[in-house]
Amino acid sequence: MATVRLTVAQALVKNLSAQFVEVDGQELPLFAGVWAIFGHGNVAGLGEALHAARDTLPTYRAHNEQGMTHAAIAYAKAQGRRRMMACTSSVGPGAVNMVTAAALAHVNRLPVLLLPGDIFATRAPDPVLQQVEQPGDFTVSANDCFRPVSRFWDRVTRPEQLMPSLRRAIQVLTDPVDCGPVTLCLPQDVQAEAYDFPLSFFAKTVRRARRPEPDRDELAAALTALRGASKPLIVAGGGVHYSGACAALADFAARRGIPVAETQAGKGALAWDHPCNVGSIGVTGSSAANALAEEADVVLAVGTRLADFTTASWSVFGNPAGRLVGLNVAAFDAVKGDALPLVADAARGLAGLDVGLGDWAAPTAWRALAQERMTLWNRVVDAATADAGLDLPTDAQVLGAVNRAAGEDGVVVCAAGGLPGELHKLWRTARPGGYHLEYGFSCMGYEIAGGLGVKMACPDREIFVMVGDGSYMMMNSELAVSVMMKRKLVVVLLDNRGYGCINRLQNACGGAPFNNLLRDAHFETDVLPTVDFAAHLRALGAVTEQVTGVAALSDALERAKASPVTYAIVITTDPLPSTKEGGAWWDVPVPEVSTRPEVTAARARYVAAKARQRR
Ligand SMILES: Cc1ncc(C[n+]2csc(CCOP(=O)(O)OP(=O)(O)O)c2C)c(N)n1
Ligand SMILES: [Mg+2]
Repeated sequence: MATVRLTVAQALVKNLSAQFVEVDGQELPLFAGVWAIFGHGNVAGLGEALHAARDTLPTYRAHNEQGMTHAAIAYAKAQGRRRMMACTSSVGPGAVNMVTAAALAHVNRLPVLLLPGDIFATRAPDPVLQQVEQPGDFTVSANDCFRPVSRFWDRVTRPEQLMPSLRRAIQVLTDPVDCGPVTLCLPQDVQAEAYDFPLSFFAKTVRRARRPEPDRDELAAALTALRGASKPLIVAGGGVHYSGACAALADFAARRGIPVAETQAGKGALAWDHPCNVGSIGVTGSSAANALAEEADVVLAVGTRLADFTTASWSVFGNPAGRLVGLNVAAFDAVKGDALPLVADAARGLAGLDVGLGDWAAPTAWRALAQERMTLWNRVVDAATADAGLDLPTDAQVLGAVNRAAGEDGVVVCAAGGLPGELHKLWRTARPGGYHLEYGFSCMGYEIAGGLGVKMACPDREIFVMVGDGSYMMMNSELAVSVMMKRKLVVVLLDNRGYGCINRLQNACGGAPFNNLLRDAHFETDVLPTVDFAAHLRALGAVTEQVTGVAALSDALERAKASPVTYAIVITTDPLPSTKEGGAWWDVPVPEVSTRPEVTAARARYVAAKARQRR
């Protein structure tokens, strides 16, 4: 057997460099690069190997391990999970800084290869700097924190373990069902250890996405349900995008006359003005989609996790005789809500349904009702997003200006705060990929680092990162990387002086204004200090302006678009208003007893709403 003597780190890098994927008939490297922050746990081993391979597998330097992992995850999402990145950290703090991002990737079913350094396999110098010592179990290290947030986890304690471990890692990362974060922990001594690896371990491998066909009996049952429907509704989730099924779904819905509602991950599957698009569904949905979901007798859920924001905590599908059909590549998701499962790739499942449905189409009255409701909803969107000439505009008015500036090709990136709800309701997406919301984990601090990853995946599209002051404060450092790497972002920072959406939620639950807006938090200065966001953004390297009002914002956005480099606009907004129209209940338990009458009243509203929840 032909072998080559390499260190474990060198073999790992060589194997990653040999992985390719076929995307639209083109062979491309599966791994677009490696994000790295070095320390003693990875600089000598993996660092040396990455340096040698830097021409084929580029290494990028970041400022925060969580941030760089957000960028890697956003890259994979924007690539429709077909291409991805790896992230390496030192042992200890660098490693556990990636745990939150691993959870984010896990919830969103997005691939990322995490390569944290680990404590010595030999245990010779124990405890090494930053080692968490567990007196009762010497096999435990800080990296065990990754176990519950990884789809596959392993620790390579001997060189030959790398081979089966990496094979499984790549399989999980490229599997449509298992897809998610993979953690391979690399003890720092093992990284540097040499072994005679078989040459076959480094043979070029080209992967293609697996597309499972529907099962015959499941397809027959789903067809029976659909043919019997007089009020069908499709809910499109992220799986529609990952399966590359957006055009097929748009065509299927148009020919069958089925209204389509979109989840956060699914938004943009259909153009906003497609005749079947009835807007978003659920807690942050359009009045059109939610009213249709109330009446629908068959809901075909395609590629969705059916999270509580989609199902309005299982209160939105109101028809007692209604039936869910779950078209999903994962059986785990396909049966949620007691759905009739149709386990298949979204595109293949839709194709199967299309053939089986013959000339069946939804009754014209149902289609007409959907379009009527959507006409009304479009008026709501127009009104909410129009410039009202306020010095302290709403989030909706700001997003209207950004949406107009973004045009058909721009991509909006967001994750947490009040913006995701407003964007879900109001943003108009012209084509797939134009709406990038991380709303599985809704992780504050994803926005800027995520925007960087999206820009790396879509260099020809203008990226509009919309971020609240709270999210910005939590993590902003990768902005400097976007400047350094010339990956241009347009950042719109909405400063409403605090956690506006949680303040509104607190209020809705009867709570006193407390610890959310800065003015309601503990401070000991005579006057509440303000943060000079424009100065901060400028210090990180962005061209920056501060504007007042939406008209000035629109002008600034034109300058931002013309800029070749990262450009940030800060605008002060009103923390109190949000779009009242549309939306649905969200299950947030209110205290059963309280001395506050507002809480008692909110509790009564909660109990009444809870009674409508499906069990
Ligand atoms: C890491 C993290 N911590 C806490 C939360 C809970 N949370 C959701 S939104 C939010 C406030 C966000 O504030 P900001 O970015 O200013 O947006 P705003 O609510 O003002 O629109 C908080 C604390 C979260 N989603 N993520
Ligand atoms: Mg805020």
